[in-house]
Amino acid sequence: MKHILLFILPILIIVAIVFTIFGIFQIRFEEEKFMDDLKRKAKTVAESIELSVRHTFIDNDLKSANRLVESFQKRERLQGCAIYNKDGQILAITERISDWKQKDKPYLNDIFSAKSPRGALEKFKEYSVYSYILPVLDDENNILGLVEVIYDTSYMFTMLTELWRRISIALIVLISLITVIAFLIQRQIFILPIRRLTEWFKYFQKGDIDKLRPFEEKGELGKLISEVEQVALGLRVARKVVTEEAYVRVQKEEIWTQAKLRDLIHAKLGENAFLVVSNREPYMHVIDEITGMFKCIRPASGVVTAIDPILRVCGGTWIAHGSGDADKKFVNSKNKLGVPPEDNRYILKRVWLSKEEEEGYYYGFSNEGLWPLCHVTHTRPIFRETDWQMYKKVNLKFAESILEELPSKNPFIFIQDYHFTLLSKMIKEKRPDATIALFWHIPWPNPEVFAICPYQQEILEGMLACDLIGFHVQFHCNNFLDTVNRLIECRVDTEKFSVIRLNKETSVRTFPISVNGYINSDITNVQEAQLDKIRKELKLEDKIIALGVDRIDYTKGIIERMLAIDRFLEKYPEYKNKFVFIQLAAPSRTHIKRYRELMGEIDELVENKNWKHSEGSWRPIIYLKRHFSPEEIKPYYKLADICIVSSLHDGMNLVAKEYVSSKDDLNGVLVLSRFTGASRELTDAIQINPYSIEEFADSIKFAIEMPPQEKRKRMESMRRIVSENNVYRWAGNIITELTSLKKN
Ligand code: ADQ
Repeated sequence: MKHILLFILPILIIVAIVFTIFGIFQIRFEEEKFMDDLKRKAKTVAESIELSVRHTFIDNDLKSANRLVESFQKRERLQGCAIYNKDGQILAITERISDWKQKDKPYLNDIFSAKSPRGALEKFKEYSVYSYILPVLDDENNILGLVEVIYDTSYMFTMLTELWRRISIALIVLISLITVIAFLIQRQIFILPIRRLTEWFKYFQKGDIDKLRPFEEKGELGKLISEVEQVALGLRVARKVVTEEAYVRVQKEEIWTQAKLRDLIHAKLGENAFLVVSNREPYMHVIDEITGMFKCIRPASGVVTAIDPILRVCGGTWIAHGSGDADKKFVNSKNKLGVPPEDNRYILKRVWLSKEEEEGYYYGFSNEGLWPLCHVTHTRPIFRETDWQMYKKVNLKFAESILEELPSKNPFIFIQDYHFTLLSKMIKEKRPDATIALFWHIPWPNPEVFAICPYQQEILEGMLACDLIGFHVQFHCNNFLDTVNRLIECRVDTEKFSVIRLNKETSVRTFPISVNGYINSDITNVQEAQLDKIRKELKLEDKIIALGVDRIDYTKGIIERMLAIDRFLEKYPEYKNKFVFIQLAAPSRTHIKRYRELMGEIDELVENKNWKHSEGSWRPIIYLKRHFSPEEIKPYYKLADICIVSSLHDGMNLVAKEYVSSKDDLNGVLVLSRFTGASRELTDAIQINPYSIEEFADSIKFAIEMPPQEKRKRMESMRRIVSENNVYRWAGNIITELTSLKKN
């Protein structure tokens, strides 16, 4: 509309100016014509009575003068007539304009001296008149008196006003016509073709290009459309070729690589878009607290670590909460941007949440309710009705945002985690043709534990709208099947590992998540200079280095780790001054009281234990509490002789796998909690019960003293597992499973 106005407005202004000028000239012309006419008439009347008046003066006959002026009584527009003597006094005047006598008439002297007639517009009281005064002369050319003829001019103004009115109406009609015609022309020439082109693009985006016929358009727009068609055709052909080639390659390759996953996705999904949904976004724009500049960070999140490499390989769209304080500055009009920012590989669509929504849905229901419920680490889950309502509202908000992105047929949606248990049902209500998988990144508890959730029914029903639900380990799958079996009406098929509810079947499978494996990873690519710098800064020369890398979360067993180190140094004091434990800790969910308390507890513990064991400048614990980029973490993995993962309960734990991936020199030992999903695969790690501080402390000693040969053997075996069961295999297996479930 704004553009149409911009186009029409100058035309309208020109038309209005031209019309106004024309109107002014027309009025002037009419006015002059009218005045001429009036003058002529007045002159004729005055001259017609001049002779009679002359006799009146000569005979001094006042009566006939009065008769004469009254004879004008009935004449239309002619108001009347006045006869003046040679002193300028009125001798007789038409009754109806008798007031005229009172008017001051300075111009009479000029007429007497010039002896020539005068016609002019005059105003007096309510009168607006034309007065024509004719001097009456005798034979010797002496003035006998004057005759004045007075015409009413008010009707002239009425007539001119009427003329203005008509001109204005004509102008309005003209402007309206021009606007409508310009709008119709605009619409026909520009808007409709562009709208059709946009529609066509949308269909093309959604993969439905074959349905629509290209449309005929000539001129410049036609050329543009033709170019777009060529690009579309090229892309369509390229996609088909890629899909077919991909089929062939997928069959040949054994090890899962980026290329194999890309081929699989092309082969299985073809032209269908791949949509990933998670709460945490993979790239977050924030304002640097120190420099005040914008920067883009990759959040400390296992989900991000796992999914980002997959989308980098296969493209697609990732929909997530835009939680960075500068996020809004970096999106386009549809809240999207290409990521990674320096090398756009896929689209990130940010969904905005209000403070109340974030508080209720994320901090409240998801992280004070479901997170402790599923982790069973003795932190009591809190379920508030208000949080639940916000959780539902935000799930709906995400569902709407996803629905906007869905292609017209066969969409594949991959939902991440416990934040979106209701999403699948909401999407399926609008798009039953969508194939949806949900991956549950955290543990699933047993039915007794899950049964304390007041909203269990809705959550389970929401989840069972998915076609596929994935867990890291079989134990969590079993727990889930037990839970649905006990808590809602459904049938569990233990042969097929699926749940049937209201004729809808949901497959439940194990997909152990992983990292991108050292074959494709640049995790081993660390400069020696970087290592030296850290060694110097933290005084690590000649020290045995143990490492912990975590989000600060009570499930990660950071407290237990500190206690175990304390016990280790108590029990084996010969390691004082020789051993250093570095903890990289990213503050997380700090808005929640329990997390703030935990940060305080860790700070205090580090302080106490360092004070207790310190000798000279040596401190056993180096606590680096901040967010690190993946590039910053890499050298620490390289430096670490031991990596300690002591989660009290963890779906998988990717830190363990990242450490193994980075140890290409095979010189490292992993101490791993047996309550992590990773412990099922990484059986060559030193497995610990983090609650047993004594055993934990001994395990640290065991790790330090492990013979090099043994270390190499164990690390080699774990690296083979991580390399084979990498994140591309994880994604490949899920996509293969998902596409095999697709009904149409
Ligand atoms: P998380 O609980 O986030 O993930 P995890 O698997 O350990 O846990 O992944 C953490 C990621 O954050 C790792 O990639 C790590 O490098 C990174 N990270 C840790 N500390 C950091 C720091 N100080 N700065 C920056 N980055 C840091 C959830 C589940 C896990 C599951 C994953 C994936 O809780 O059990 O393994 O999802 O499914």
